[in-house]
Amino acid sequence: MTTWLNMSLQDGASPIMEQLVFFHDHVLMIMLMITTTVSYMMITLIRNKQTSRFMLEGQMIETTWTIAPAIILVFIAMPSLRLLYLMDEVHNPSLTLKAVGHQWYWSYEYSDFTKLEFDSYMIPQEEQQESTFRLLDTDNRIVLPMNSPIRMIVTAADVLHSWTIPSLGVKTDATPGRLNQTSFSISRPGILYGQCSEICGANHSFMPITIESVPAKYFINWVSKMSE
Ligand SMILES: [Cu+2]
Repeated sequence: MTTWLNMSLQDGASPIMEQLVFFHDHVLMIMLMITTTVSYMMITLIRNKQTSRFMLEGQMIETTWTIAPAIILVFIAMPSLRLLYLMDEVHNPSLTLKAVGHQWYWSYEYSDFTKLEFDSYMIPQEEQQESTFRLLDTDNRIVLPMNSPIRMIVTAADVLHSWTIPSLGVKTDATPGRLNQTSFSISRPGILYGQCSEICGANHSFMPITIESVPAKYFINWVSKMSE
């Protein structure tokens, strides 16, 4: 989760998010390069008199500053497309979780098991404990096994919502009457937080998402306890 003074992206908790962070840094480096060059040119323009008796045209520099940005754009587009298709891939999921957005809570269905479904409401401020995060913790956390490919099915029951976990690099629109699919695998145990990312009404800010990432055997224990 984001903590104080964390200005950039959250640490990646899935391979895809790690790649997204690398891509972000890559683009930032290119932007730094461009900003430096452009600032240098602007300062030079201010400091020069810009008069020459002989210079009428500069074919060479014009060709260069037309082609160079095109090449730079290719260096951004290629890794960007690679990531786009990587994120779209669903590799043989070992578990399917269905999230349904409601005004204003999420409900979850583990379709691989019988009768494993629950609602997940934000813990209200009055019921907070020392260990809960304000506006971020829920009464029922999603429990998922780490290091296993998980398929997410996202939909909504009333209006548009968006199921989001920043540290997994996942953001999927929840649309009534439509199933959206995404997938991820969580690299380490821990608790991951997210919030609805579609302005969905008065309590839009109060329908957080909490994932408890645990080793597979703990997950199986949890499933057997829940379906008792
Ligand atoms: Cu919402």
